[in-house]
Amino acid sequence: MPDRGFTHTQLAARAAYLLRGNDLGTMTSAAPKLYPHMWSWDAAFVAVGLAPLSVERAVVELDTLLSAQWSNGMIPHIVFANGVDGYFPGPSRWAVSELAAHAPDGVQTSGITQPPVHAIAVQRILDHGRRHGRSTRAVAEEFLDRRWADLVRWHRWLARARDLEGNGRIALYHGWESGMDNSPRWDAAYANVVPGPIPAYLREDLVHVSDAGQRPTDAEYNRYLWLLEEMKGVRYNDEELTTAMSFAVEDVFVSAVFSLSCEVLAVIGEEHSRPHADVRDLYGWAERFRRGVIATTDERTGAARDFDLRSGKWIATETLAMFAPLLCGGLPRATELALLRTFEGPKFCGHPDLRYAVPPSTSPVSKDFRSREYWRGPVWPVMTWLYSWAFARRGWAERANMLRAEGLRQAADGSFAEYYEPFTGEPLGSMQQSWTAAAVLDWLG
Ligand code: 9WN
Repeated sequence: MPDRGFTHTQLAARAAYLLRGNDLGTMTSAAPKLYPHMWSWDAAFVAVGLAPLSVERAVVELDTLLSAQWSNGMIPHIVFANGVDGYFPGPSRWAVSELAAHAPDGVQTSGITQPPVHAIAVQRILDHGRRHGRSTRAVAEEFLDRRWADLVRWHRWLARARDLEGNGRIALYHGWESGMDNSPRWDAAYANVVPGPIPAYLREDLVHVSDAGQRPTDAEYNRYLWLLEEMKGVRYNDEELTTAMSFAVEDVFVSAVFSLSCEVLAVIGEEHSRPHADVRDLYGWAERFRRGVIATTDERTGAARDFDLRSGKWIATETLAMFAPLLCGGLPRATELALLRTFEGPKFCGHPDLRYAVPPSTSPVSKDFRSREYWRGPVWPVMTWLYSWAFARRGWAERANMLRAEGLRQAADGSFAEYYEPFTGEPLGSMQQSWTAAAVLDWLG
């Protein structure tokens, strides 16, 4: 039972109600006001939350996302809802329909990507399909038949277009692609981005989040917007982006997520008799990216690092990304235990002042820590969910259950906030965030 607020039954009902409220028909907005469109990794987590409610509706969510896939295989980070304004940068600022050769027809998207967590959603859809009657199971399996090639194309694009060195690490050209936009992980790389002339703009996010201190700064936004201009300058061409962008990093967290997603998809492929060549490629990428992640780690602590491709320097931060190897595996046992101890110890979940024993986005003992600032400190429930899911998959049931229990205690305030202040438990950012509700639904499903 939660220590305050809603009971589990009430919480599940409210989470389901929230997703229904954010449902725009064939897509769920990431949040009602701040994010009135579909975001790629949000959509995957939302599908995880929808699956126990309705496999059919979860399938629709992924179908909508995949219908916006670019012809080169990229899943764009935003699929814009038709006729909905209220988010900047919107379709006209991205201008992908005019500029990008691979952009889809009939749907408006952004021009960058986001972490590849979608295979997890596919797995949950198939799991829930199995638990229901024959017709629901058929819906899930028919979805897999219909979208298998698209899912493999998505993974193939990441492995080819974004693993520039063939070293098993995904390159990103915008902090937004990491999903952890203003994390201290990117401070050094952004410091080298010098904005040129940017067309005038108005930040819509600050209309919806009253305390600007919970959002990225204007200086950060100028850089975010300048990177768009750089991409537009090369018409979002994969080849040209490799040299045109003043921001280029290898993201160890995304690489670990990719490795694990490749493995999840490979297992699904085997179970559902998908083409051998696809399954072989997926296992191959899972292994290549696992090695890529492990190659970044500290021999003693197991902590993983990002890499700045422009300055040629490693980026070591005390953030969620240092735990990337716990997601995909591959560390020697003793090092893995050391990294788990850091995760559970006073630098992260075991910090004595935390309200709940869940991982903050940045360690409270780091000099970069800011308790209320977006990805610089607050707890993001969806990240607690991801680590709990991954720990369960790694066979660490007790650890997974602990994160689940603490995540649910935090969520019991019923705000379904985007992120929380780690010491006070104050909900921050957007309220009624879809992926927070989805995490709760999966935990209680
Ligand atoms: C930019 C939708 C998205 C999440 C990201 C989170 C935030 C957008 C923003 O919201 O990013 O993509 O405008 O701040 O950082 O992880 O997918 O929830």
